[in-house]
Amino acid sequence: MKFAEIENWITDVVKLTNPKEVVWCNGSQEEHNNALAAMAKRGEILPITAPGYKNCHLYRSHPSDVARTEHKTYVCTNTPEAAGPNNNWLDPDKAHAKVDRVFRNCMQGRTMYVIPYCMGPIDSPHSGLGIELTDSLYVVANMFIMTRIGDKALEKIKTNKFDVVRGLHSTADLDPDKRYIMHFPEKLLIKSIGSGYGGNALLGKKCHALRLASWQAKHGGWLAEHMLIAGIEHAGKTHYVAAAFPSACGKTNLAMLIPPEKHRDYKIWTVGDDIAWLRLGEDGRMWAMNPESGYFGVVPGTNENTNPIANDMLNHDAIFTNVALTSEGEPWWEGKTKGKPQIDWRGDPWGGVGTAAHPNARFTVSAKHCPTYSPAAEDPQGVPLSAIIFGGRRSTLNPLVAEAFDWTHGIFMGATLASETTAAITGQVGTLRRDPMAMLPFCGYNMGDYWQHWLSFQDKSQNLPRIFQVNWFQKNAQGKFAWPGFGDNIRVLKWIVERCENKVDAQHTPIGNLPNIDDIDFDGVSDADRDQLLAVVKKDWLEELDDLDDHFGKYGSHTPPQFKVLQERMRKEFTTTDEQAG
Ligand code: OXD
Ligand code: MN
Repeated sequence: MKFAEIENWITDVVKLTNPKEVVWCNGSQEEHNNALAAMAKRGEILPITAPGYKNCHLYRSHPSDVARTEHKTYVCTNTPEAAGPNNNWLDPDKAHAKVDRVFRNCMQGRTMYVIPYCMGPIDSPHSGLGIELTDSLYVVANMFIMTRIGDKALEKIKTNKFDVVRGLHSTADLDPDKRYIMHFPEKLLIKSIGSGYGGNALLGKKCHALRLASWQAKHGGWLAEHMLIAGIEHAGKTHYVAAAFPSACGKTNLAMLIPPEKHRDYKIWTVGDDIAWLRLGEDGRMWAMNPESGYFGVVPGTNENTNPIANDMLNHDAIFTNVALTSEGEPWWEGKTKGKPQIDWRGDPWGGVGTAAHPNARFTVSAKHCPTYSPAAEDPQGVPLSAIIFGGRRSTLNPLVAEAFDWTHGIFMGATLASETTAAITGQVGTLRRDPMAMLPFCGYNMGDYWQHWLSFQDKSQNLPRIFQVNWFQKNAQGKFAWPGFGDNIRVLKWIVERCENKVDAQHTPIGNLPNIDDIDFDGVSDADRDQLLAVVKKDWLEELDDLDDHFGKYGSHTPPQFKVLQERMRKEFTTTDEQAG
């Protein structure tokens, strides 16, 4: 895109929104410090003054604006079919008219910041460029941490050689009824108004790096995925994996895993915790790049046991959103092992009802502060993947780990992913929803076409990563988690690596290859829990296969026919196995 077109767009936005001034962000540390200081002065952010914290701040968002608002998020493609049933669709002209009414004069008396940014290392040929216009300093401060903003990105944009995603954002008056998160993939344009919450407002993240990037990826032959990227080092060799889990299922914890004492011969390197852009390399391997430069992590539940790495990063240069405070002014959240809340996330005295921190409270910290941050994360080519992992939060059905028979079956596993919902989105918590590849809220086009796109890689390479499905969240008869999770997930990663190195066998079952009991360390897990973790319960799976008819049926002729073939094969195998057993 030509820079002149971007300048024209900015002029039009200024006419529409009427800010008192326009400020271009250069991306310097000084600018970031000034942004925080200006917000602190206006009372919009609270410096954490408790001993032991350096340059940390607390931001309280409006109580009605604490999560992504999927029902107000739209993909405005030229036809509804292109957006698919997985997206809310609006005709682009009607969408512009609707949202521009709210944008009119919304920045009166405010400053409009122009944030040029780069998703991915500046010198990577695979990075994505964008410009966000916003009236929120909180957005400026978070974008500084989460992406590479400022002069270097602008220089690249000014070469006129690259596509540029344009994003317009305003908090306006935070009215939930006038809140819209709109995407115009054909124009690489985002318009977001009425929310200051991360996923709705930091446009580089979900709106650009997933919804629009997935569209760009479909047309450019690559993939933009809701995945962490981690290196697993053992015996002098590092295998990289990319893993998709629905929001708030522990991607950040897994990306920063510290193995327990017994498994310290393994080390995890953090490449990314939320988004991965995947491309086939010339060697036929799939290479993964983290387009972000920071973490916008869910903070409740974080402590020295669940995620010691994140826990240690939270005492300097962190922005907290919607956490509680102790009487000493220390940030506090459910799951924190020290201190007691005195002020809740709204800023009111803590009354003991509900949670003191918001369940979707967040921390924003730079990736560079992460002690396990992999130097390879800055590699312009990304890292080569040995495995792709799909994981859902299911209290029953899915075994601890299963390996796909082949690429097509792996895509099927990803496409059937389901999870009990969490607090990262507005709506009911705890109901089961299908979340294919953990991309349901983030795929910027028809999910059926997206599956086809995934499948298309099969013909392009003989050297694709292996695919696995995991489930850390099975509950036993006592309602307790059957698997210890967190750092102990290394035991499963170890099996995955050993499979990639062809060091261990697996048992064939109708739903995938499962570990032999002796090949996974079940130390500390009861025999009953272990058996449950590796069980494939025929009755439950037959129900699941029926349920998948509805799920795949929603996407009509866009659903790859290969999925039906797999369903039938599994049904048949379950029946034959039974006959053999009988
Ligand atoms: C996130 C999310 O914020 O997935 O990463 O909701
Ligand atoms: Mn996410």
